[in-house]
Amino acid sequence: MAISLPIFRAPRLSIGPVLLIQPKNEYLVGFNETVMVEPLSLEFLAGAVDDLVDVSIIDMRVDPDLEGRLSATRAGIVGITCGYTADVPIVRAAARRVKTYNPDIVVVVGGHHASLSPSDFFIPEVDYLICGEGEQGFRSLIQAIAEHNREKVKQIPRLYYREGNQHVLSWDEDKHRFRVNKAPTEDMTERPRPRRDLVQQYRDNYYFLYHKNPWTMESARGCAFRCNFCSVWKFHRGDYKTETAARTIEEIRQVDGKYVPFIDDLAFRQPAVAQELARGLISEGIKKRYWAQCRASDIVANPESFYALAEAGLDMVLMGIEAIDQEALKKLNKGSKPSMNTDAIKILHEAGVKIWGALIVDPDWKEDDFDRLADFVNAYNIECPQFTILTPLPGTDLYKVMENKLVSKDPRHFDFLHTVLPTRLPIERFYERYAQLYQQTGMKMNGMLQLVRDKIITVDDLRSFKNKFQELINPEIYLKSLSLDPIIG
Ligand code: B12
Ligand code: SF4
Repeated sequence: MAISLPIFRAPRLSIGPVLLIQPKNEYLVGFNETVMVEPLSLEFLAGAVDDLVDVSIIDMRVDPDLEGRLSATRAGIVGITCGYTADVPIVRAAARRVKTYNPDIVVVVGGHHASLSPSDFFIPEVDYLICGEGEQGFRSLIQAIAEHNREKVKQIPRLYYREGNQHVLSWDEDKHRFRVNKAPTEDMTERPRPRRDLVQQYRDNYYFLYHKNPWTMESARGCAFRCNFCSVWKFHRGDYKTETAARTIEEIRQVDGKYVPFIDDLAFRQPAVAQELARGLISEGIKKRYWAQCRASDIVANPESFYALAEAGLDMVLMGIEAIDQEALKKLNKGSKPSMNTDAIKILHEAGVKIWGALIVDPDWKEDDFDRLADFVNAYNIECPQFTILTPLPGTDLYKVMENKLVSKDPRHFDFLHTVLPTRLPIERFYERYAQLYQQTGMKMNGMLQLVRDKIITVDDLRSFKNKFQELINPEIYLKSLSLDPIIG
C-alpha cells in the first residue's frame, strides 16, 4: 500500500490573498498585435509565495474587470508588473483603481522598467516597489507585512517603501561585482516553479506570431554583453546565469502547447548545457517547436549546438543583428561584426532554423540607409525582420548620452515603434520609410504557407496574423502618436 507522506509547509500567513496584475496597454500600436504571451514574471512571483498565501493572477489584456477580481479574491495585497516603459501610465492607473476600490489594499510594483526608473511610481497609490528579480524580495515583504514588522521591511534590499509622501530606499549594496557564470547556478535551478496554472483561463488568448497557445520557458537570466542601448544588463547588473538542462527539460515535459518560446535574453550560450538540452529533448521524444534569442557570436562559436538544437525542434532564433555596418555596430557597443552576423545567418539557415532578425532604425537615417537595410534583409532571406527605432531607454548608457536630445519623454512613445529622437528626414517621410521597410521585406509568406501545408498552423491562423500585421505597415498609425492626449496624473 502506498503511504502518503505529509507535506510540511510553512504556516500560511494571516493576511489577505495576493492578486498579481498584468495590465493592458492600449496606446499606439506596439508589437502586441503580433505577440501576446503569458505573464511569466507573475507566475514566478506566485510560485515564490504560494506556500504563504493564496495567490492568483489577472491578465487584464484578456479580462479588464479588475474590480470584479478584487472583489472575488478579497485581495489584501496586489502586485503590479511594469516591464515596459510604455506601460508606466497604465500601471499607475491600475494602482489608482485598486486604491479607489479599497484604500487598505497594499500595492506593490516591480518589473524591468520599474526597477530602472523607480521614481515613475513614487505616487501615493504605490506602497512598495521592489527592484530587480522579485521572488525573494516579494516573499520577504509579504512575511514582513503579515508580521506588521516595519523594521523587517527596511531590511529587504532594493525596496522602496512609502513614508508619508516620500518613497524611501531600504538599502543597496555599495558596489556590485559582475557574475557571468559559465555553468548553471543553484539559485536558478532551485528557483520556484512558475505557477502556469494561474493563467489557464487565458491560455486560448495567447499567441506568438501565427502560433496559437504558446507556453514560454526561461532557462537563463541576464546577459554577458554590454550593448549601450540595452537595459537588460543594467537590470541584471551585468550578471548572467543559467539553469540546468535537466530542469529545463522537466519543465518542457510538463507544458501543454506545441510552440515554446524561450524568453531568455541570451539563450543557449553554454555549449555543454545547450547540447545536453538538445540530446535530452531528442532522447525523450519531446516533439515541440522552440523560439529563442541568441547571439551571433555564440552561433558562430558553437554551430554544433545549434545543429543539435535544430534537430530537437529549434524553429526560429531572434538574433540581434542591429546594424549592417561595422561603424554602426561599434557605436552601439554591440561587440559583433557584420561578417559574424552573416555567418550566423548562414549557419542557422543550413540548420533549417528561421531567423527573426532584430534591426535598429536610426532616426538620423537618410533615404539610402533605409534602402540598404531592406536590401540586406532580402539578400539574406531573413524570414521575420523586426525593425525597432533606436530608443534611449531609461537606465541605459545611451539614455545618459542622448537625454538632452529627446524630443519626447512621454513613456508611451518608448515602445521602439515611435521615435523619441529628432529625425533627419521630415517626420512624415521617416515613418513612411519605416513602414515601407515592412512592406519591402515583409514576413516571408512562402515559409508560412509551408507551415500550413505541414499542418503546424491553420489557414485561419495565417489570415489572422496577416490582418494584425497590417497595422505595422501603415505609417498613419505611427503619425497618430504625434497627437496623443496628455496623460492624466
Ligand atoms: C520575453 C520578452 C518579450 C516577449 C514577450 C513579452 C511579454 N511578456 O509580453 C516578446 C518577444 C513578445 C517581446 C516583445 C517586445 N519586447 Co520584450 N522582452 C522580453 C524579455 C526578453 C523577457 C521578459 C520576461 O518574461 N522575463 C522573465 C521574467 C521572469 O523576468 P521579469 O519580467 O524581469 O520579472 C522579474 C522581475 O522584473 C520582477 N518583477 C516583475 N514584475 C513584478 C511585479 C512585482 C509586484 C514585483 C515585486 C516584482 C516583479 O520579478 C520577476 C521575477 O524575478 C525582456 C527582457 C527582460 N530580461 O526582461 C524584454 C523586454 C521587456 N522587451 C522589451 C521591448 C522593448 C520589447 C519590444 C517593444 C521590442 C523589442 N525590443 O523586443 C516588443 C514589444 C512587446 C509588446 N508587447 O509590445 C524591453 C522593454 C524595455 C522597456 N523599458 O520598455 C525589454 C526589457 C528588452 C530590451 N531591453 O529591449 N518581449
Ligand atoms: S542587446 Fe542582447 S547582447 Fe546586447 S546587452 Fe542586451 S541582451 Fe545582451
